[in-house]
Amino acid sequence: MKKVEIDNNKIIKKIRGNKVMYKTSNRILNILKSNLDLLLFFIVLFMKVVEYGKQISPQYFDPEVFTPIFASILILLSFSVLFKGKKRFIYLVVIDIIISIILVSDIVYFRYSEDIISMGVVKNAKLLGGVKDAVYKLIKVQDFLYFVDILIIVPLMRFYYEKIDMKIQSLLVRIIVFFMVFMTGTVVDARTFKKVNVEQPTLLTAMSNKIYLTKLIGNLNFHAVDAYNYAATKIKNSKQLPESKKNEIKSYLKKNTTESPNKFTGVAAGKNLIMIQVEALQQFVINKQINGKEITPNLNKWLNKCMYFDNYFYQVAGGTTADAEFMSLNSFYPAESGAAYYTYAGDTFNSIPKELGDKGYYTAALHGYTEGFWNRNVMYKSEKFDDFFGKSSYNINENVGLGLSDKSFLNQAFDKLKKFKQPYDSFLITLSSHYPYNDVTGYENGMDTLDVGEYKNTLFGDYLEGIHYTDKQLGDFLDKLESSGIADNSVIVLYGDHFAIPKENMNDLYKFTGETNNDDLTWYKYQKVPLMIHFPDNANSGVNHTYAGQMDLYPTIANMFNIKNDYMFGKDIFNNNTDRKVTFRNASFTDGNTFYVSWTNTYYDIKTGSKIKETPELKKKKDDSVKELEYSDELLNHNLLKEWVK
Ligand code: GP9
Ligand code: MN
Repeated sequence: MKKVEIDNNKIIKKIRGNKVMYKTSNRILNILKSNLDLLLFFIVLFMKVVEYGKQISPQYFDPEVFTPIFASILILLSFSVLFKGKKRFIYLVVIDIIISIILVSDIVYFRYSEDIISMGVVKNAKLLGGVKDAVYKLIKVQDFLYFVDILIIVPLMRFYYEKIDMKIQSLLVRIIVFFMVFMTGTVVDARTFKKVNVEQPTLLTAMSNKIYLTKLIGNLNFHAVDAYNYAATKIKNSKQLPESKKNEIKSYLKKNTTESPNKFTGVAAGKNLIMIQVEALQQFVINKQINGKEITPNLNKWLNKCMYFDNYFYQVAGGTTADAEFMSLNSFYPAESGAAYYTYAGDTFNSIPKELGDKGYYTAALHGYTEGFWNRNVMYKSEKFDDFFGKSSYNINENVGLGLSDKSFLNQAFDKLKKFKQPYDSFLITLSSHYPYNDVTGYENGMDTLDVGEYKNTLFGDYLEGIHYTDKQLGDFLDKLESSGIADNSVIVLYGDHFAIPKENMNDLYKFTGETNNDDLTWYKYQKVPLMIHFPDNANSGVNHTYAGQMDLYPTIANMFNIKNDYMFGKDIFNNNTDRKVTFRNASFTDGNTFYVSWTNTYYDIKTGSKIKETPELKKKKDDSVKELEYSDELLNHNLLKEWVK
């Protein structure tokens, strides 16, 4: 019989190995046993937050969001290990209840506004009168399922704490464990935020699309970011502004808004105001053709009945469309970072609807997209619109681009407009011609197409087709205002909100226009949007070459409607004062003769296109631009109108 060599060492090793295995698995088992409560709460909370995500975007729910949800719950639960026994349980139950309340509140608010509750909404809750009444009708029985787990977990946990002898770790161990769990969650979360910040730089600060952001980072992370933004703004604003500074700003504005009357002073008093902000209407398409066909034939026709401003610049920053609204309605600069419509929604404003409302006007904002986008539902209250007809006010019978088609929106808006109590101030924002402009559904409904030739299926070509569609809808709308007689008793103001062609598609734009230069001055020349003002009987029609920007619209309207507002940074376009200039958020500016590009600290002579040296006059204009931006930021950060406006 073959002698079996017994290798004692091997056996000892094996036993030792098993012992270690046994010890380790025993230790893991003990850790699990004494942290079963954590595990249970983690699973329950994870399921709740995922369920919330599924409810707000059933068709767009992306499992990628599991990671940030996992991380956010890990961070929250990491604090529980600092507590012992009963205190830990109380912490876990309280967290569970708070999160459930937040989730149910967000679900109910989402049913009302297709948005998520932010600090701005909470802060302005008093403004959102309608929400309170709607809330009760919007709560559903299944919402209470978010709390059912508490009723099961509490008795279960009592039994657990009685039966399991929790190994109470020393404070040091608990602190180390807390730190490890907290850091794990933080690192994982930070990676998600970094990815979002790279893909959509302003989303975390401008909070333009809060629901979309929530889909990316999860509900708990959204509220953490929102709370951080809110606190950062509060801290920045907490330092009292010295009275001397306040008076400096006030007297600057007083001087800036003291303008002598002109031919247009009071010409529109008592008339309706119809402001139309057109999504991504960039000036280069006006009066242009492609393959023998006009891109915007309707606007080109209407230009001849309007005063058309062909040197009118958009001045938006991180808030894009919302910035265009903010400047046009308030003549304050956009926020230094993020979006004024989010950061300053709780401020006091002396906006156009507020001033016309004080004159007895009925004021309404109309837009076919979700009410909460760009925080409009909150901000329009602060701007004192009587009503905001958002997405829920329309029959969503046709979508082109982001949502309700311009055709359907403008038809339904017209039906509302003609019933408004006169005089009224109406503010319409279109939607279909929105980046990336590639939805040509509108053309399937029998609209004449545009042959964009070599640009077909490029962003540039899609834009031409998209704006061609919107031009048709605007033309029909303006024609109806005319044929119905509304135009006889109204001033119609139409302008683009911001650029359409981003810098990365500059080559197609320059190829189309035959542009040979490509310096900063040339690029800036294309950053214009059309501004058209239609007066009754087509009065004052013609082209106005004054260099102006969106900051100047309110002062221009104020002069025409006899609005006395001492707090505007822009200037009436009809007031041909010499010290007019267009200042951009990055402190670049133009005075119509010179263009200053801040990021290269370069001055250009607009006529010759050549770079020029800084003169004392130009240096003063540069310093004035920086000062104006600083004054606007201080006014908004410290909500100065709250003190100044009675
Ligand atoms: C959404 C629309 C688009 O309501 O105004 O805004 P934008 O993305 O252009 O800022
Ligand atoms: Mn826009």
